[in-house]
Amino acid sequence: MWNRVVIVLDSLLRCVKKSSAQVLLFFLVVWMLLFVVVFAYCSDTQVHLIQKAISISYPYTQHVARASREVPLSRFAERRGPFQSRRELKLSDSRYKHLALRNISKIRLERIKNKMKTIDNTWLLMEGLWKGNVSSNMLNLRLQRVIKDYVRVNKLKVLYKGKRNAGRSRQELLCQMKQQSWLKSLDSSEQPFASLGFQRWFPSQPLQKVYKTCAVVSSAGSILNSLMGREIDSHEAVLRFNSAPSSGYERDVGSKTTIRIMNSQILANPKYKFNSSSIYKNITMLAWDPAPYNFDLEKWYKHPDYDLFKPYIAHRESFPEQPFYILHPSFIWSLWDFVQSNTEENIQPNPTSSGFIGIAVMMNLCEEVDVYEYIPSVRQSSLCHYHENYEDMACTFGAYHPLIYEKMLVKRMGTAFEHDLRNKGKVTLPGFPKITCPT
Ligand code: NCC
Repeated sequence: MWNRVVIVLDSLLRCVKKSSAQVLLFFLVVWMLLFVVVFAYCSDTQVHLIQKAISISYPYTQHVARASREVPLSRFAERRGPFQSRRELKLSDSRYKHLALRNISKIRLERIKNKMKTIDNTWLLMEGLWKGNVSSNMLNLRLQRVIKDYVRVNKLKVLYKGKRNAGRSRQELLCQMKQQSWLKSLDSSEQPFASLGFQRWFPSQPLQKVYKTCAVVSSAGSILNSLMGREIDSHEAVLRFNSAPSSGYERDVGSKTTIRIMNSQILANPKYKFNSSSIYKNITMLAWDPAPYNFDLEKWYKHPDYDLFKPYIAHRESFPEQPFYILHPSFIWSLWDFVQSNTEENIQPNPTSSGFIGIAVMMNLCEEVDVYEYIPSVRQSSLCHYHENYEDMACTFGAYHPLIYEKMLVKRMGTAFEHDLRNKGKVTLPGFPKITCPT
């Protein structure tokens, strides 16, 4: 009997041992499986995070990211089954992570380089302008793209058939400008203005007074802290642009205004208070609007860029004594032709800026013209205007207007002491009355 009990107990004990060993084995297997699954999941998440980090980068750096992402990631994806060989998974994964991490630091580096590039670009452009030699390659990628788009769209149907010669001397440039850019404003001898009775509104006398010394004051933000006010006011005539005020900024831009050039937005958009603001009173005013390149006046009159004709008539009726002219599109486009004919690259097919138009007007009317902060000084920043808190490099280097090319030519036609150019942003041009050219 005792023997029997011992045998039963022994078999019972074996059975318990076996089942606990089985339970133990079962838990061990489950634990290993869990470990493999968790490990695979974590590795994958990390790869995805790294991938994400790479894809949030500048287009320039995307090549680096894409190249490294495509090869190892697709290989990794192929191998992603429920239970891959752990060795294989670990190897490819860690190699991928290593590559990806290396790319992240590459991306950081590229970002820093890109930032530096924008800063360097500005200096490169300024150096180029100070030397009278610039190209659109010096602009940042955004502005380069904008220029290409304007050239592609060519809204004003510019068809330039003239020659291009980027190598004209200073004297040749001055003579070319004098010959082809005589100041011209609309008069009632042309249609549709003749039949619309514009002789009532156009001034009877053309603009022809000659001033001895003139100042052109750009609206650039970088004129702030220039302390040029007194020097600017010492000129016989001072020209300003659009809605740029002098009140409150006298120390830097002066207080005298003789002529104001305004694009059609100023007349058409009520926000500029063209009818009521004192900045448009007791001065000579010139307005312009981008007409088609063939300056079909009838078409332009019906569809100006901004309707300047109605406010012009209203203003002439209210203030008939105030000299107020509309610049002829042929004058505006003669300036564009001048810039394109002296530039090898395709410049924006849009009129030159009010700045260049104003300089040309003053060269017609003055013996000598000092231009302030049109060519940027060392104070250059992204601040667009001295009177507005708005930043955009395009204001200085151009998006719609071919500003870098105009500025380059002004530098090449002008004279400037190195110090005045860099520190005052000042260039001096001879007026047409003082330019003698071979006949
Ligand atoms: O900015 P804007 O010009 O009024 O400036 C007058 C002239 O100063 C020179 N400038 C300005 C800013 C800067 N940072 N650097 C510069 O050299 C330029 O020569 C510029 O022509 C224009 O030419 O008429 C322009 O007008 C403005 C805008 O219509 C007016 O300021 C009214 O708001 C244009 N801006 C927009 O249309 C948004 C600008 O492109 C050109």
